[in-house]
Amino acid sequence: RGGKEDSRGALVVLEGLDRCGKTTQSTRLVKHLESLGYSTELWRYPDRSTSVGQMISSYLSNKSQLDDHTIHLLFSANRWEKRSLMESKLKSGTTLVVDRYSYSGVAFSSAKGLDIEWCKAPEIGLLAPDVVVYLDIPPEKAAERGGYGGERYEQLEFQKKVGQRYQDLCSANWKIIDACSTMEDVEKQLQEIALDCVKTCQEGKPLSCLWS
Ligand code: 2DT
Repeated sequence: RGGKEDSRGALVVLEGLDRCGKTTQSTRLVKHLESLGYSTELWRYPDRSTSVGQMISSYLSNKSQLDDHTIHLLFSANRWEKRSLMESKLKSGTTLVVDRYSYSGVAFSSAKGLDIEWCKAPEIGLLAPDVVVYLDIPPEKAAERGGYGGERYEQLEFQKKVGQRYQDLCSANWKIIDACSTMEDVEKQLQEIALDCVKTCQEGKPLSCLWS
């Protein structure tokens, strides 16, 4: 079911606050799409495996301090360093399910007080997602789920601000799922959205770039 020789994969992005279930759901979605015969990979940002990613990881775990602008640009660089691979995977027909992307970059940095347009600027020219699925959870509910791992941004007051920024960013290609529904319910809705998107891309929807 790879589709026509020349059909491309879809760029499916999951966004949401910490503990909204993104990681669990993106893993399940990849398994589902693979079981239907679609070539699919799970990606996540930050990608901590690169040298830029290691600087980010060290910052997030409070092992290093960086100016807010500096860390913002590192997160962006971490996407740019994977951009050409992303494009070639998509063009060769592989669907990418991506756990966090530019919207995390803009939402988290602008929640610290950085100008939103400044935050978007380094993201211009990265590949635009075919769909953004926002797993919507009130920050208080997310905090109750426990297991905030103690990384830098995992604090209720800050997550509330991030939630507001996500709302400001929400646009036409976003689909919102109530992340307080059962895991199975979220999974089903996500499958439908993703499958629909994969088919649209197979049928020839062109790739585009941020911010469009
Ligand atoms: P995880 O816990 O999902 O690994 O996220 N973040 C993420 C940013 O501030 N900017 C970005 O561009 C990205 C991708 C969100 C680690 C934290 O990093 C934040 C949570």
